Amino acid sequence: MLGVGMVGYAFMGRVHSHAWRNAGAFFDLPVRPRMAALAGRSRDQAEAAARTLGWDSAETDYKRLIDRDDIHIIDICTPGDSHAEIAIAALAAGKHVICEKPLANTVAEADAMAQAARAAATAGVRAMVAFNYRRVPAVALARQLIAAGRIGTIRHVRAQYLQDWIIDPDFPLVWRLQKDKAGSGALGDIGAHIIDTAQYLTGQRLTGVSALTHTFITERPLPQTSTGLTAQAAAGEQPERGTVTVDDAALFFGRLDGGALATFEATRFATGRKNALRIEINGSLGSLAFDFESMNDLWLYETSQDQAGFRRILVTEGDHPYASAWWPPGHGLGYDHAFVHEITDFLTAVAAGVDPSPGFDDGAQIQRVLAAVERSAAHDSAWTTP
Ligand code: SOE
Repeated sequence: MLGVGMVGYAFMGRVHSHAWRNAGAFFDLPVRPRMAALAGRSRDQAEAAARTLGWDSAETDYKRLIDRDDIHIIDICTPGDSHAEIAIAALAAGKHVICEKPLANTVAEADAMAQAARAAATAGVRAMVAFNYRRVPAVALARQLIAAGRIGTIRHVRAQYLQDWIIDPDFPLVWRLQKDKAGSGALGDIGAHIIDTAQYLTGQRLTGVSALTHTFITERPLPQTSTGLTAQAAAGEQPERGTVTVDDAALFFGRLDGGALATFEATRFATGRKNALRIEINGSLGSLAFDFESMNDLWLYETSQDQAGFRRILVTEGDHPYASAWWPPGHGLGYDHAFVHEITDFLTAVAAGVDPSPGFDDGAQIQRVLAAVERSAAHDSAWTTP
């Protein structure tokens, strides 16, 4: 039994709690987690969240989680500005760490975390970044098909992550819109996911990028309450407003080290698109396409079968990744399932004494890509007027 201490209990904390609770009910885990304690700043709120989400106790300081002998794993579900401090302290104390993405707010922090993880690994302590979309069965199946050579040599990656939860100019200035808390905007929050997905699927890494970012709404009312992707502004006709300090949208393209060209679009202004993580990969022998809004489907085109066009694979068969643990074929999965898979894979690696994937080095590499996107956008480096 490994005791888990989770820091934060909002959107990510809720979905991680669900995963800690359910992983052992559906997967044959080599070691069982115990949901020992959750930490949050307000005692009342942390205790209420612990009760609701199924944790045995609550603490008001993450350091208390690290000090406790019955806690062996620290799960970091806080905004990016506290990831480095918590992860480095936890690893130094010999606790395994799973940390939400992006790994940090800056490359310096991410490098320090990766360095701490390497040092801890020599003592058998493990660290993982929570890029959950890798664990969607259709994405994992796409990875298997590409690795088996089914679509041949990869030429193009076309990745988008489209949301619209802040199109209303009066949507409040939540932490995800503040650089000091979140590091960046759509870029780090959802762009990081498509960078990871593109690199994971192709097995190739970005060697350089050229980018354009934009903030459409530069001032917003201050929030009175907020959690996850919802918020209420302070009451009154003219609530106080503050400055948005992150990008609303980030577009970039780059080269992958295996020779593929890749384009990326991360935006919270794609009106009507709620959580459309889409990726299409074109190879010499075929293509694969995925859209999270239909997350149980994977679309495959093979030149050898060209009369058939793109073929829909309903990724719910027993021999598809993760699927046999769940429901009969056709009884699809949802957003939360990928987190159950993530916790299962993390615990499996910890029990086997191997580094989970993606590790902090992978997270730091993605942080470098995010920083390169920001540098390129700041200098309009590829901008040429007609
Ligand atoms: C967490 O993985 C996350 O990136 C959130 O931070 C986003 O806001 C969400 O929409 C997708 O998932």
